[in-house]
Amino acid sequence: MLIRQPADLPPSEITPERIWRQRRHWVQAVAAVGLLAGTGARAQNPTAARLPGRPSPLSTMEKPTPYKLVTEYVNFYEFGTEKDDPPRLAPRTLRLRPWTLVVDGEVRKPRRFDLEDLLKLAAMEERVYRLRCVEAWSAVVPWVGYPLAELIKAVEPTGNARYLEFTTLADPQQMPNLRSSVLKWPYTEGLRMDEAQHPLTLLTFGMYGEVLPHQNGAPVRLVVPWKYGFKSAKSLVRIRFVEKQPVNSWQQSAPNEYGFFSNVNPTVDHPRWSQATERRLGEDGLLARRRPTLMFNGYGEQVASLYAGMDLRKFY
Ligand SMILES: Nc1nc2c(c(=O)[nH]1)N[C@H]1C(S)=C(S)[C@@H](COP(=O)(O)O)O[C@H]1N2
Ligand SMILES: [Mo]
Repeated sequence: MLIRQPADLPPSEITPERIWRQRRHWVQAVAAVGLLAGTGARAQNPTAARLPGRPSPLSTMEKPTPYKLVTEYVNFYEFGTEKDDPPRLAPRTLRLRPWTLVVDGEVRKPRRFDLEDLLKLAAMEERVYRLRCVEAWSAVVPWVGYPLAELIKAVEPTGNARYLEFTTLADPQQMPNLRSSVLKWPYTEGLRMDEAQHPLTLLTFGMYGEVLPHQNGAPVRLVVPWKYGFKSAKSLVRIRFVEKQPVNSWQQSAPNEYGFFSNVNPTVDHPRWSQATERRLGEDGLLARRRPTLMFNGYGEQVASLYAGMDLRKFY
């Protein structure tokens, strides 16, 4: 049964039993993969379960954006199109247990994963990836997860698998904005196989040393840091391996504005705005300048070879 909580109930008022159960669940999973050693960061949200890990060498040295900004200025259209709709609404209605991620299509070992299976799938300890993310605004977020490549290996794609199609939860009982037609639901996204297998493409379960807040795509989402934010699909329920290039939700809603690749590219403008600069969350004071946006969001050294020979103005 879905227990609704009043809008203005502070986290400290949520029934201790519920917190206890939630925490126990995750701690068991986390302990099972040996991640509890070496924690140290202070809790951002006292009710959230810890999900620590060692830093990946792919992490940037840039200062993380304050937790509060990253969790309160959010896009998750299933809960509304205002930045503060998801943080207000998702924690009240989005149910995280039980959760199933179906992985199927062109694979030899299709599988239904529950969250604990997913957490245990990759044995690596380096799970913290401090990465830049960019949209019209930008942020630096210490994500907790592991490369999607680990899951891809586990299901053994066939020779016909050329793309992955990601589908996210669409349940009108949990997501108030599904009654609007701002996008076609469920929200879908796509990656080419080599993009999906890149070590910077993450299956993500947490941030700032804790499980993902509901509004940031709990319990499991993608992070693809060299692409615009919308490629990083939240609250994943299905990954299908396919032969043909999938059409994602944004392409479907505005084909002249959004392409398949959506690589961060300051030289290609969105038809309605320039993409040459970005505003870093937390730097919006009177004197703060917009930053120049970097090709591939600064990850060119790692990812540019994926697009060798492609005209990125045509394949935007
Ligand atoms: N399911 C789903 N995933 C989604 C979205 C969405 O509306 N629904 N919005 C996307 C967009 S437009 C952005 S910018 C990022 C924002 O993620 P963040 O707020 O956690 O940084 O999530 C992406 N993933
Ligand atoms: Mo976005």
